[in-house]
Amino acid sequence: MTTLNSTPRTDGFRMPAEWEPHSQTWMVWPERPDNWRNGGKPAQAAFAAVAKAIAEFEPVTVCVSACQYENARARLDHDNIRVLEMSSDDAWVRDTGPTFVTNQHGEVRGVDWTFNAWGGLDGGLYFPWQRDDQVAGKILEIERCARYRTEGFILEGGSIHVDGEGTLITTEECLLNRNRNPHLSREETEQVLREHLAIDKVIWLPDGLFNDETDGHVDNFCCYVRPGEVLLAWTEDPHNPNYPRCQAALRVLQQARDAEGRQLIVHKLPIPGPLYASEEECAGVDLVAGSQQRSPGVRLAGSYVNFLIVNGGIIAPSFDDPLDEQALAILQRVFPEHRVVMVPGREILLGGGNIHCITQQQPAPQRA
Ligand code: KQY
Repeated sequence: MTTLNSTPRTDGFRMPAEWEPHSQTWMVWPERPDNWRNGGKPAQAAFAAVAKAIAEFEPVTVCVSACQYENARARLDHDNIRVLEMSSDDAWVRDTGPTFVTNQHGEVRGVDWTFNAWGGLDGGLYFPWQRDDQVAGKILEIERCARYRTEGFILEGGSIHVDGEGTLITTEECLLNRNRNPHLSREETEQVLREHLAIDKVIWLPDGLFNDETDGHVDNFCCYVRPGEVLLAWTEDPHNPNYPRCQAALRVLQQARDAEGRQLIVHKLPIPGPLYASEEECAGVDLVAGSQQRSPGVRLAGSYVNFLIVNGGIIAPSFDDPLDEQALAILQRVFPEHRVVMVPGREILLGGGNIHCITQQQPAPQRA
């Protein structure tokens, strides 16, 4: 594996927007029983449905442990899905996989951020996480992509969204959390992002969604749909704990100018629920010291914003909620050129995230 000492920006690479063409999408098979109920079986069915939905639009690679190889290979029965053996600690490739960067000469490289399971020993979700920290490097090696490693700089892919034209959106709750990079100031954090993603402007939302166990990843709350336009998870209900978060985010977005000097158009996407795990669902999760415990009293951070853009499609979660239909209609309106496909997202939500969190797009090589 080639690890470079330079940065993507100095080498002429940038992070493309998610709607730019992909060569494939990566996933990791879920199995750890202290995160996924009933030994991961319901989650495996949910991940297989997501993989098959994506595979209708572009190739998918699913990484799976040796123990689960045969089962995963059998359940991922689709011509467009490749299954590879790889060890990991869990199944959140948005956060453990590389952030791919491209240049104008058809080259694709990857940024391998340091991963600490969303907070390390200060609020992180499990220990150890060393195999997860190796996932990005392994994927880059499989793809023969050169690697930039940010040793000691913690970041998860779900904590950033870019417009591909120089602007990045994130949250203070996550990136400025003392359990990520407490040795860096906001400006120093921005500098690492500028160098590794070739962005020129960071828009800081104060918080992500209420009870998001990632410390407020932006990909569960707000995302770009095209340059100058964002989707924001939204509630009009002042009693919803997300109300002040949505209001604060809207204020920032309305006042922001992006790297091109544009004001943003903000589309609102309703928040489903309130959603809670049932007693039975929580009882199916193994109890392990140091891992995230599940309780029926805790409101789940369900969000329709947690979708993936693929070549010609949008793969979005549904929650068997009265708002599913409205969310589908909004997504189809803001993505008129894409076919919006909803896949049940509850099982993934029970594990702490959703479709965007369990996928990582690999951009197609680009030529000027
Ligand atoms: O949402 C994500 N990006 C990851 C969530 C991790 C949850 C682990 N229980």
